[in-house]
Amino acid sequence: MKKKGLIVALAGLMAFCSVSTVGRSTGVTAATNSPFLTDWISYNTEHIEKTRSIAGLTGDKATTDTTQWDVGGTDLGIPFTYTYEDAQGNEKTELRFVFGDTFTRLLKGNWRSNVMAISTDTDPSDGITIDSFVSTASDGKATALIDCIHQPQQENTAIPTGAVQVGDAIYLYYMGIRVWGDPGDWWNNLGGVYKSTDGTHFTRVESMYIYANKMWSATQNYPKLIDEDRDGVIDYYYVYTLSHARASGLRCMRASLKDEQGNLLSGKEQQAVIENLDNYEYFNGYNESGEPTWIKYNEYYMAFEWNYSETNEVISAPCGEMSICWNPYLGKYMATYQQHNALVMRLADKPYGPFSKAEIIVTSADFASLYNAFTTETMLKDNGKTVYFTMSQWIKDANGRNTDYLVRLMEMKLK
Ligand SMILES: [Ca+2]
Ligand SMILES: [Ca+2]
Repeated sequence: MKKKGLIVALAGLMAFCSVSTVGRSTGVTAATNSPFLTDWISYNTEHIEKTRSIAGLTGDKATTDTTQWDVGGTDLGIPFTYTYEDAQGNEKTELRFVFGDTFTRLLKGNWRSNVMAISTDTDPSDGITIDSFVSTASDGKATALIDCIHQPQQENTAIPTGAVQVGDAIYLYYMGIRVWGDPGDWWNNLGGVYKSTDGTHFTRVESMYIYANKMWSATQNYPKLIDEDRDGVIDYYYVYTLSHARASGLRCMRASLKDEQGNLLSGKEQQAVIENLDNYEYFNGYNESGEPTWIKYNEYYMAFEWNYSETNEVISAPCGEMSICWNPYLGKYMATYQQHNALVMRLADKPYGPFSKAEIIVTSADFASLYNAFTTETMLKDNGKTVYFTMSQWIKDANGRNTDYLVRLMEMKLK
């Protein structure tokens, strides 16, 4: 697998050289030759100047042809940064992408509920090259990180909802889907977490599981390390939660990663904190003085069963496949997600809000059957003025046949 990554890297380098040697004008890059490059799209909102698709991230026409790892049709592409020491003691940093239901081609062949790509490409402006996929197979083909029996009404699929590195471990969150409903709708059994300390093998963390219940099911969870007072040191581990497909509001809980003296815990101590749900507190709206209030996970969970309230939502429904990060250019937390037929951006001073009004990024009139706008701090360029994000499309023709199922790399310019 490592050899294959090297060959891809070399192929990428050679492609770059050949472009230079034929003397094409500057600005001709892989992205401008991509069949996925579109014109700029603008809704002229307060903070967004324009947005376009620049390249494919998955499939045979992507910046790197992912069919070599048996990743033809897939979706999502949730990015996170993974840093580790290699066998020689050198620090390595990768941008990894987690994908959802994955097939050989479109939605057929070798169904895996989740796979993970590895990239060392730090310049998204000409597309993102992929070095390899996480694999436990001898042929290096992408293998599932979390297995699934693929039985409707039992465990139909196990779709990733977020991933983060804490200490030396990757925590991979997923929703266990019991059965699919109408388009954009589904029912979950649980929100679960798998952990890896070698970047390849993932094992279940039972203490972090949240099971579905009648009123509210915190089963679509997205983790994020947050430096809440912006002093350069992480303060909290946030878990953002959606409860029902794309039709629910967003809530959040957090656990402090500091000791009583205000010092950041070690990686192992942080892992112990986040693996115990008793350490979390839920955002519970504002008090009469306008201060945020928080209540313990268990209290919130019980209270919620008897007294359903939308006042403690961070973003009101409908919120689909949310992504959040600090944008230094805006000086705000930037949430991007699907709202009805549009991908939107909302801003806030604090990670729990209150969030500004939604600004349209692109709509399904621009890209049919679009969903998700996932990004992370390392995909922001020009200090955050340029935002790269992943966007999925699952397109069917008039006869219900699948015609496209892929992830694009998008470029958004802020004002
Ligand atoms: Ca690149
Ligand atoms: Ca801090």
